[in-house]
Amino acid sequence: MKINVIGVPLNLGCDRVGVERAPNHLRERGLMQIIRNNGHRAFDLGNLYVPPVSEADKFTRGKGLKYLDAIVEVNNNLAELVYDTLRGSAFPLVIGGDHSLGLGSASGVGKCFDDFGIIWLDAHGDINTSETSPSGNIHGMPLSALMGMGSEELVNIYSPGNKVNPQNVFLVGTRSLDEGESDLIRREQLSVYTMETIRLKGVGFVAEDIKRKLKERKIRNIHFSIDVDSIDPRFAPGTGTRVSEGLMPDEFKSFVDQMLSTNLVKSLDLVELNPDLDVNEQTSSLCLQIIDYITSRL
Ligand code: DIR
Ligand code: MN
Ligand code: MN
Ligand code: MN
Repeated sequence: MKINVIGVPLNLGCDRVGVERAPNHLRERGLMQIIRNNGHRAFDLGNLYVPPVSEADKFTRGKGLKYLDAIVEVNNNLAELVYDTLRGSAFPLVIGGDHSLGLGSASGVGKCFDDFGIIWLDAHGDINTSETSPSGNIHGMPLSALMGMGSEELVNIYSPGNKVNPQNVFLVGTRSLDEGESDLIRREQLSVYTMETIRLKGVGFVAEDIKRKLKERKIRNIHFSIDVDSIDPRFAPGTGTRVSEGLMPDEFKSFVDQMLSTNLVKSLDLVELNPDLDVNEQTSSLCLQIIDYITSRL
């Protein structure tokens, strides 16, 4: 199939340098060839423009939302590019950058498919709002904004209002939640598959349960957003917010395989690889393996 690779060299959402280098780093290590070797027509659409900011811009707008204006700008452009890609019957493969880019990619998907689901594979919930966030980092907030919660600047990116029904959202690999995030999960009765659940019941059970709910809810399209910190930091140390007790690489692959086998996955993000924090290229090598694995199944 046709795959459009979109680089998003964004670090403003995690407020830490290094993660913006990931798209070019993976390109330099053969990203496009890996995709083409799996039989796809792959196009590199380059990196999105990220406006320059200064430390002084950090809190100029929106209390508790660092670098709000620049992040909104990048995500608005990303949404349009993802939308155009889907309209052209191509698969958007979005390479981050920090996870605030999930705002743009899922918004683009939402414009194309009005009834879609999101699978959010991550150590974190990413469902803080400016009110509950302990850090003010927007990469901890995209999923709540996509569900219509939090500050209106984030909720109204690309198009007014919420982009996804909370019923159609699935969090997997979760093991670090802030208090406000746990409250929101209870209030909205979100489908959350924590690492505790995965250890207890296995990744196969979780995948089957999600597939059952996808059928029940008649979800025909999935946006798959993958944060590399879902993987155990012993195997993926090159990321900004490591949390121990994560997925083993083979559990990760097995879960990804099960989701792709539904044939409902229409777009994918791979985010939060930070080459500056990597150890012997371990995490970037794993990311390339993951991309090889994913594109061999598309
Ligand atoms: C923390 C860390 N929950 C926050 N979040 C994330 O700042 O909101 N790290 N997403 O990847
Ligand atoms: Mn095609
Ligand atoms: Mn994340
Ligand atoms: Mn995370």
